[in-house]
Amino acid sequence: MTSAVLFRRCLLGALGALPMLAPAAAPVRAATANAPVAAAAVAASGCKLTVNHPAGSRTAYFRHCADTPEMVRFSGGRFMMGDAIGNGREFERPAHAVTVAPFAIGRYEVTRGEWAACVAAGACLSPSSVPNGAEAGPRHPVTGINWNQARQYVEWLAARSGQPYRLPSEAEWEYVMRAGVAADGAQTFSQPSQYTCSYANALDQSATLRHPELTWSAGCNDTFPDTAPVGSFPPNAFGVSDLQGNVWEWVEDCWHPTYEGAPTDGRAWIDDGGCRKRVNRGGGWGNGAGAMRPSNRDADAANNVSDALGFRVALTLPATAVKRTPAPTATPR
Ligand SMILES: [Ca+2]
Repeated sequence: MTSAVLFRRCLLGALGALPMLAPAAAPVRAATANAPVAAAAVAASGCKLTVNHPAGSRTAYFRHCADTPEMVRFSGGRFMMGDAIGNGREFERPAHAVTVAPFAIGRYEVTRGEWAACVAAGACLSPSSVPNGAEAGPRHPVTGINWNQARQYVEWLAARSGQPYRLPSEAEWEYVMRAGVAADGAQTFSQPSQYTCSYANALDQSATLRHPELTWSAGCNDTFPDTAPVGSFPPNAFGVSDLQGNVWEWVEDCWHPTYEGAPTDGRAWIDDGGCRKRVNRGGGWGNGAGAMRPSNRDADAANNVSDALGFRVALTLPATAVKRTPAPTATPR
């Protein structure tokens, strides 16, 4: 375990004591069935666009190649980003309205199996840090990859598919995480402990048995002492899984200590001259429920690795290719 990993677990696990709110009304649906996304470009790469619409699901997923991540598309929308109710920390404020353009995001965190395809192609290196590697299989989220390596993966993905894959912006990530819910802690987690174990892979009782140095466990058992295979917990209202818990997720943005001056158009907030740190979001298997609030955020140097830090991919969609759907408008209360 690196000191950075221990710090991450300690710093963010302590957030579990933050006050939480009662669940709000169910968010509205924004994810829709797939539409053809530059199908000619996909065919030219040797891949084939496929759609997966699970029985009983309101969300359809698509992928461009057999070994690339499943995606969920969004028509874009306006929401309130950040801590609007005062239960977060200074760097989660001020809350501000953001309008995101059409985009797609990974249904799951990038898995070890998906990463292996990039390694086999010679475009990525093997992960350097894997929690309990004996248990980690191809459906577990990849960890032990730094921000620069995550960028290498999406660049390979773009070349392989012929599509504009990239990392999500922090605003896009939070838009999907909130799924139309304005208030922190209102989604289905950060509630009594058993609720946490039903909806996210957090630091639970099974984890503290394996990692007794981590003492901020939720008072329940989610049965996953380290990472869990992606999709082991219910998706959110947008059909996207594991945004809270399992692993922290790199996004494109530079770290900023507040949202003063943040973009309002959903793009990543990048500094001239480069970033000292890159943002990551969502909490991981070593954190309590409070770390998984939708507005919570953290950052690491771009060359840092952790066994609790991975990512998911995003895809730019042309506005003309997206069927407009009702988009949630989140407002602070
Ligand atoms: Ca767990």
